[in-house]
Amino acid sequence: MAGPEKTYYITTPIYYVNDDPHIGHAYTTLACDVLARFKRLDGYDVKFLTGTDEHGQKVEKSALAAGMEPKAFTDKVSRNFRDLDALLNFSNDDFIRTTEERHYKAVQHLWRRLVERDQIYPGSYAGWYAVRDEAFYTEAELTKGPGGKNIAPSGAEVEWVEEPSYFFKLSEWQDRLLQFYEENPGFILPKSRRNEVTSFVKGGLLDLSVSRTAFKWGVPVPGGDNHIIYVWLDALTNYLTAVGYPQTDSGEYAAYWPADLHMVGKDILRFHAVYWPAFLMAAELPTPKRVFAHGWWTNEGRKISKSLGNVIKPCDLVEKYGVDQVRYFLLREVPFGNDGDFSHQAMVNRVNSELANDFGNLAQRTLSMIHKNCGAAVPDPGDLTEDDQALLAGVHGLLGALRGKMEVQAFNEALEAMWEQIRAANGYVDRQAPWKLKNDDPERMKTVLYALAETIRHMAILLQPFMPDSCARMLDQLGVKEGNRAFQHLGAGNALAPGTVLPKPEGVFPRYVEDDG
Ligand code: ME8
Repeated sequence: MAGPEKTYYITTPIYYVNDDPHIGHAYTTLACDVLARFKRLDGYDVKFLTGTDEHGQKVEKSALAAGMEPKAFTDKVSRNFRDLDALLNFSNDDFIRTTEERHYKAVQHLWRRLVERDQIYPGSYAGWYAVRDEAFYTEAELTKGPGGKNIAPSGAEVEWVEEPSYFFKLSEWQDRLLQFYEENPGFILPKSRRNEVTSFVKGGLLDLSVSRTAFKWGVPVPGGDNHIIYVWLDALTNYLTAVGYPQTDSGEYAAYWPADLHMVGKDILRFHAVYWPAFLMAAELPTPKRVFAHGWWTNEGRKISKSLGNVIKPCDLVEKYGVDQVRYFLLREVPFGNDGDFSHQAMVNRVNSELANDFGNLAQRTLSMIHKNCGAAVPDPGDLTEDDQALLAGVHGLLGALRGKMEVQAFNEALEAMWEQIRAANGYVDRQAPWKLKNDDPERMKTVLYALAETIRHMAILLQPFMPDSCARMLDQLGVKEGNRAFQHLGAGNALAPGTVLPKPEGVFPRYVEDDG
């Protein structure tokens, strides 16, 4: 039987295991999780990939510092990233580690393919290298830091490296890349980042050193001579490994490649938007459809760093505010693509005013009135007034608007569009005052409560990608069966059935109360 036609393949960066996961890693994976969930609910066959980048000098150094063998060290830290997925309710379909057998096979195959196409040649490298970024820099890119140290644009210290190395003929791909960006204006988002990449490429591309000999922790270059493959060529290939490459004629590669979206932070855009498509073009493999480079989080206005001691641990946030509250905040607070600042006050404001007051109260008021005044069952509506119809028309039109926003990763705009409807529903409650209708016109009260319950059903279905647990609880309280929660069940055709008995309502979005103890 043929599978669903619409597929969606989305990836996070694979994270270095030199450090424990923090809010930045959680952010990128969260954005992917929300898109993956959205697409699944919208009928797509989704593959959502995340994982860990375990080779290279940086990881080797961290292992050494921890007094461990690299493999034992990476086993340990990689587990922390898996735990992060569970903590934040991420729905990834796969978790790749670059130390896996399947990955070695893929990377070495891609290497051979590049050699066969005359894209790799031996030479020797003499130049600057930043271990922190695992990246090479030209003299012109460097500035002087404290103590006369040479500093890369990322702020990382560089060191002088001289060693035998294989090179990839990146310089040959400059024109093809520029043409590719021109023909695919949606390849790099946001737009401002596209300009940045284009001017970098226009500035001229040098051939890229793609093997190292100074240390051993990596995938060996096929054919030996003690080289290991450059960690970025190794790491980027994970996106192919996970869909079964080198097998290309069937299976997951055939279904999912090229990837629909590589989500990355702005720090690693160059690797994804320049080197990666060049490697793929050179290997005659299709290029991904989009790279989205999001912005950077700071903490109460300051750069997040271990040395400043202000690392925000996802587990602390979840414990304090709740998992869905954290998920909501991170994507609501900042236009996706811009830098963002985390502050306790901003978090509390969002949780209390938007989740507890706007949405939580709407649901709680409606469901409590139904429970008390309609025999705890979905009421039977009478004829709809213009006001009722306007409310329902608003929510019926939402999916179309949301699809457009999610297609360009505008999460905050998607949430804003939903909150407009929630606020409209709260305005409707105030106007209709169902608590007064209870005595004056009980039939009209039922119609109003029905229109509100239908509105909440729509909102809870549409908000599932952002806040899966809370929305599931809300849908339970509305008596919506699990099989009826996909986007195809929105709309009047699947409206709540009058007479359905509902459980006793319970608040889903508590207010955050400062603990002064
Ligand atoms: O670069 N704000 O891994 P990495 C927002 N292994 N996002 C942040 C962040 C912050 N303060 N800090 C980190 C690597 N991130 C390579 C990737 S992919 C083939 C190889 C997120 O562990 C953001 O997504 O340094 C950034 O791009 C990524 O973590 C870097 O993770």
